[in-house]
Amino acid sequence: MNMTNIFLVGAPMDSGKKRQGCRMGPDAYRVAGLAEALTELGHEVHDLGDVAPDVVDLPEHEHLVSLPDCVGWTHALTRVAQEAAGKGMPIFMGGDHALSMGSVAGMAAHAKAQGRPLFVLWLDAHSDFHTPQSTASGNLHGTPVAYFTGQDGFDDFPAPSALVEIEHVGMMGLRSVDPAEHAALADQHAMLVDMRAIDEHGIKAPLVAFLEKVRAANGMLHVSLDVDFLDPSVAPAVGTTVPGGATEREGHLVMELLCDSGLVTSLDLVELNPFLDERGRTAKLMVDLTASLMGRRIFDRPTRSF
Ligand code: 6HN
Ligand code: MN
Ligand code: MN
Ligand code: MN
Repeated sequence: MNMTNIFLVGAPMDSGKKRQGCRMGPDAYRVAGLAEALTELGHEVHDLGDVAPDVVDLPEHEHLVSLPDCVGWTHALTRVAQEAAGKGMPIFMGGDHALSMGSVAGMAAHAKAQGRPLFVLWLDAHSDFHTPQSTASGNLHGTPVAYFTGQDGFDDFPAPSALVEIEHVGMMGLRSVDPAEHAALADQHAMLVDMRAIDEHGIKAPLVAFLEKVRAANGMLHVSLDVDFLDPSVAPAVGTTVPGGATEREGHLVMELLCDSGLVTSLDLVELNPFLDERGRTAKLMVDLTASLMGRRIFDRPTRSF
């Protein structure tokens, strides 16, 4: 693929849920060689270091976990995402999934300034479509898709200057959707690809259909990769494991097809909790998946010896 100017943004956000450890994610990606892997593929890589949350004047909430911190992170990451997108392709090294409130809001603002729509591919066991009112856990990492598509109830958060249309969201890998999310998604038109659909049709067909929509609309594409998209047997370093996830090869195939499409303009790597990892294997797999997205191949053309 062509050389890309990649900007690594460390987002050691650990405020989106009670269990701690995701703050170690950015350094785990550095130790696992993310920048080196991308450089080796011919890209120009700039590590912008770690972002810190803005300080906001807001009291703690009785139900929502670390609400002031989450709001502060959303302010900071929206700004940094928009800046980085103006220079090249941002890769957000999380951090938990609440960081996507900021990364996607910033990318949506950037896309709007380009006069292009932003599409979001959400690779996750979960739909993360709670609102601050519907979440039973109080963990705001379960809410980013509702936030950036403009659902009600995010009054304490910055109002995004551009929203993502729900029709421009594709979710793949779903296998843990709470009743309130299920109800809220029922009358919306996101592309919902659960694990059964992947079992029945393979992972390529729904992805290609989504990418055709992005291309037809001249869209920009943000990919949000939650570690728990993958099966816990290959990616144990996450607090919200759900059995029955994507295999290692399904993960790579998604990334290889995304690379071939040439449509991806930004990426989140989220929910890695290095405290739960086994000798760095999950961090290493996330680096390898990112390398597949950015052009690493087993052979540089499809093999046809069958
Ligand atoms: N994630 N639906 C559950 C909750 O607590 O709201 C789990 C959320 C998981 C969040 O995937 O980033
Ligand atoms: Mn998630
Ligand atoms: Mn998840
Ligand atoms: Mn929930």
